[in-house]
Amino acid sequence: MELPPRADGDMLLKSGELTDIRRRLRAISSRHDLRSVIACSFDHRTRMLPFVFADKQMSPAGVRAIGSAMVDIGFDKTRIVLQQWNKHFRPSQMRLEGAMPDIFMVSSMLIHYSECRAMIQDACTIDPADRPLIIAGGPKIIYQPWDAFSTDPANPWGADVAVTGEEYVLLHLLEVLLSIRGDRESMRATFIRARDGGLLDEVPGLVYARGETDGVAEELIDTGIQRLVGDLDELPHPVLGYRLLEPPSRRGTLSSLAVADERVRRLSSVGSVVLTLGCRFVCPYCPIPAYNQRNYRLKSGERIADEMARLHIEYGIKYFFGADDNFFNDPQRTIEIAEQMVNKEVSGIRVGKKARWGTEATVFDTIRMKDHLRLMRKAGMRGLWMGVEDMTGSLIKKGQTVGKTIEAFRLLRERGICPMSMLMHHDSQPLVTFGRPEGLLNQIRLLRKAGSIDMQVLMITPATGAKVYEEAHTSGLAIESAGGRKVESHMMDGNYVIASTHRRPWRKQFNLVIAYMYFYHPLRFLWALVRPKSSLYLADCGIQAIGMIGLVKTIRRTTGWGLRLMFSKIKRHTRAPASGVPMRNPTGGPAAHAVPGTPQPLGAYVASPAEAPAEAPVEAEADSVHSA
Ligand code: B12
Ligand code: SF4
Repeated sequence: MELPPRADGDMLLKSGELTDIRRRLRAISSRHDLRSVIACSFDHRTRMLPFVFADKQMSPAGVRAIGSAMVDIGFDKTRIVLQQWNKHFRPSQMRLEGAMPDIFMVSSMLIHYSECRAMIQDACTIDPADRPLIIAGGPKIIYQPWDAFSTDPANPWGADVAVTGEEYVLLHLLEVLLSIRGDRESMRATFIRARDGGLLDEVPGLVYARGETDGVAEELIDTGIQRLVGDLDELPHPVLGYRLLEPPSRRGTLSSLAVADERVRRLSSVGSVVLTLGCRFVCPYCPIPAYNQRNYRLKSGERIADEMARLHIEYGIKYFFGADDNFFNDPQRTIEIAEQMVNKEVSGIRVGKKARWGTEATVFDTIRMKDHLRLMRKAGMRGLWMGVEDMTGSLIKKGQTVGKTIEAFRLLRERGICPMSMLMHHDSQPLVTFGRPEGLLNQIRLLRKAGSIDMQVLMITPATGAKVYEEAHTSGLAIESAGGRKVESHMMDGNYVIASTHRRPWRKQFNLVIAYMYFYHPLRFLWALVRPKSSLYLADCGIQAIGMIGLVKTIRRTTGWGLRLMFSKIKRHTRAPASGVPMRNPTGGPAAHAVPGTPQPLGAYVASPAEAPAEAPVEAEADSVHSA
């Protein structure tokens, strides 16, 4: 099920609302000496292709954005802990400036949820007198906030509140709490008073527990879908968040100091920055358009130039990745952004000359932008990851064909921008076809010949928040376990075949490995070195080397699953995951984030058929994805 939209005219915050709340909080923050820790959960079992470099060398933007917001409003006693660098971090052992933090926040993607849960559980072991306010957020929580709360009386734990939105929701929550906080009152005690007094119910984007039986919540209150910030220039500057990173270590505790500015670049050589958010396409397996409530949100080119320049000046970062869903979504706006980036000078730095960046876009939109790719290069663009999915369009049609894909790759190469491919393997795609381009290897060959330097091949997998998510579970497509091994959240990254009705699903699993072996291998590496096809040969060699390392990890991690699919009994889901605890909105109506199958509280309001949201028709066979 997609996230439902807010009413027309009420989806976006009013212009200036985020700027105002930041100013209001700054005015009161000096009265509260708050310490906070923001942990980014990371399951190390996900370390394999195609993200084996990016996952550690690009510190995630989400936790940095939350950290920047805290510093921006005056709470600079904040630390960001990346589990990718601090595998053994334990919230119960954290101390900041000698004291237990007032707030512990945890961010999670779906695939890192096991670690997120373990951290919340560990934080719940802290003595209640010292226990920080526990806030969960991030892409996992946005779609499945109920998973921040235990349903097992034998093992009760839970966040105090789940945030199903972005910076503004957190700031709104903090504003409510700080407005009633007593002298030296703990943030958790303030939270409980605010919650029980109904003060949180006017903050859209929260889910919190009410009532308790045997340590488990009786119901979850969902305050609704967040309002989104429309003008991304209103966001706090990302330069603030980089100052808060916990240095890598094997300890469970925190260091006395964050990573020094001059070390940031070595640890996080690629800086991810939000440029735009949203996409106008409606691929049924993708949650992105509904998350953005069909809005396309942008930063100005001037602001982007300022962010990149300041990140370069303060931390030496030179390479950036745009956290875009589809950067070429609106050609006119994209051109404006690029022109401003070319012209803007920040402290004597012209970003187009200094910064090197890449991002994601569709093949169709790349062709539409063909006359402006030179401008993109001038603005610093050096790589473009394209959601090719299946060149023949047999999985999804978003304007790509074999001819158009090859043309897009050629155009990019000619302009000095590395074309990168993102493919999706699916049940009806053979490994090889003769004389036709449908086969997976045929497409990889074509893309490589067209100059693709990087290659992602993921199996289509149900994505939470996508239109077809529920159907993928009720139709028997989604696998629950094979040979007794349950599909866990870390396996939902597209590297494992966990949704397939193919007669031999193990073939799909091994096809992924064969595809990578075909693309990343020593001969290609040597060939790229001795017979370079273009000036991009160094990037090509580097990516081949990383790819081969990643391939070894991929084989090691996924072969066992492939064998289970081959030899063991496969059990399938019959219903999609839902909350085990009843959910409702503050007035007793249906909860915005509840999915079909969620229990209703006793005496709950039931929508009449006329009020129930119309179910949109399902368009495609099923399932997952990244973006673009
Ligand atoms: C860049 C990107 C990547 C990069 C970089 C990741 C990194 N290390 O930075 C790469 C290419 C490596 C990548 C890989 C993958 N990605 Co990716 N990626 C993105 C993308 C396009 C941008 C992420 C980003 O930086 N966003 C900007 C930040 C600011 O937003 P944010 O992280 O959501 O954080 C905001 C809120 O969530 C919230 N928030 C976050 N944490 C917290 C915590 C608290 C306490 C609070 C209050 C709020 C809060 O506030 C933040 C500020 O607004 C997003 C889509 C998108 N536009 O967000 C997908 C996305 C994150 N990726 C996704 C997926 C599925 C993957 C992969 C599994 C690949 C795949 N199968 O598609 C892999 C996993 C890799 C791994 N091992 O972790 C999904 C996650 C879905 C989910 N429910 O978890 C997303 C959301 C795309 C989608 N389908 O909707 N990805
Ligand atoms: S998969 Fe890509 S093109 Fe399709 S809706 Fe999502 S972001 Fe847009």
